[in-house]
Amino acid sequence: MKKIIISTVAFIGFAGAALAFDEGMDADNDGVLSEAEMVAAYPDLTREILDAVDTDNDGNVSLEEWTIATESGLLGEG
Ligand SMILES: [Ca+2]
Ligand SMILES: [Ca+2]
Repeated sequence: MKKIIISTVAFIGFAGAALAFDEGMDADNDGVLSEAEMVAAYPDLTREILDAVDTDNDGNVSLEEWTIATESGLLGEG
């Protein structure tokens, strides 16, 4: 029974995940969002939020980082 519950939660989590950035966000199409692309998409973005979103601190927001931030409410819907 416990295993079924875990699988269900995992499935819902996957189904709710965005599979791509919102259209136009990744302007140079390199697969990650640079700071400039993030600011263009989120004009109210602050340094604190950007740092929180960029969890590995490589200066770019990956699709995974963006998805987590969007789902956690850190970022709005654009
Ligand atoms: Ca980009
Ligand atoms: Ca990053």
